[in-house]
Amino acid sequence: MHEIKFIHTSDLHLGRKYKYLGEVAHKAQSHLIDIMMKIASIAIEKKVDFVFISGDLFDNETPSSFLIAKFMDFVDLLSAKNIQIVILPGTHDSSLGSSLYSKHSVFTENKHVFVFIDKITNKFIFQDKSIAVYGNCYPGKSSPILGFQRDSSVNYHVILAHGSLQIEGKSDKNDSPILISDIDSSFADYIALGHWHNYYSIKSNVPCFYSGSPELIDKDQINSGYIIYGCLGDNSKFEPIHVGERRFDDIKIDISNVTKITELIQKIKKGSDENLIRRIDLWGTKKGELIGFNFSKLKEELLSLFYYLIIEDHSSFILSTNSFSKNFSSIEKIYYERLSNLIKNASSQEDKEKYSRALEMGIALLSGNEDVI
Ligand SMILES: [Mn+2]
Repeated sequence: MHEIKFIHTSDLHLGRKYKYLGEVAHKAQSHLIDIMMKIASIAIEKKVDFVFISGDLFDNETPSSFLIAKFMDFVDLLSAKNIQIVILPGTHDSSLGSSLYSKHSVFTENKHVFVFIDKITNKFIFQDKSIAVYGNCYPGKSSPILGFQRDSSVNYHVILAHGSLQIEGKSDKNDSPILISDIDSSFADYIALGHWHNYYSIKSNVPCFYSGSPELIDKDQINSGYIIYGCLGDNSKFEPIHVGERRFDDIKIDISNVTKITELIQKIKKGSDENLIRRIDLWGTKKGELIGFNFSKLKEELLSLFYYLIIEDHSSFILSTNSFSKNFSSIEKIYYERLSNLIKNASSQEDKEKYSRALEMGIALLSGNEDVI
């Protein structure tokens, strides 16, 4: 039997705002375009017949003209090699209402681009390749892999679906639910899933995968950065290819055991690299040099070692009555009493945090620590 080769991707989220990446958000946004182009190069190198996109190609329904133009470049590269692109809208780039997919000619008039744009169109038949590609663009509460009429005029059947595999206690029943039993009994030769941002291979006799996002989208992703290369035929095979570059890690530091800034810096730096987004969560009670220390200044100093660094200070600052009576000068004592009163009587959590920070910084300054500001 003739072979069909394809790339399966989903959840590129082009145009993602990346708010948590502060000043590098823009860089991360344009990096997604590089990843899309990298996918095109791999598709061309592997000489595939199709690129399947299982939802959330765009992060929102109003992508900029710049992004649309970049997507047109992607299409041009692939169509020059006669590669067909089949797109299923997802939850972020839904095809309901005034869909972006009905607005731009790259989706409506390009003969290499096929979009499941409405509830009526749920299959595309490619007679020359003997394959049917199925997709339900807005399944809502019903399964996105059911309700298709198998086309018996072709050899191969691929379903694109954007939804949640149902795992007890983990998935939302109303979020386009996909049951393992429905996958097992599907007529498809391959089911290309989207919606989850991590790569996931489903255990079934029917090949079924979440490709996950080809690049890191959210902070908590541990297994993203893949696309899937598939080959249907006598020797069908499906393999993930790693294309993403960014990683994320989360480090909790109990500050109670750290008294020196240099010691803290060593802990934050450990294993850093330019593709790593690291979130530092400081907790415990501050002591020594760390009282009143300016962490945003520290972040700026260490930023160049990472793709991005987030330092969240959840640690507390406690003055024992003991140290208070023994070591405090009269000015420190007055300052401490006034701020303590403000904290006690604060009308909102925001004010309380503000006064606590002021108390900490003030005490540090009055004790001669000039690193505070
Ligand atoms: Mn998504």
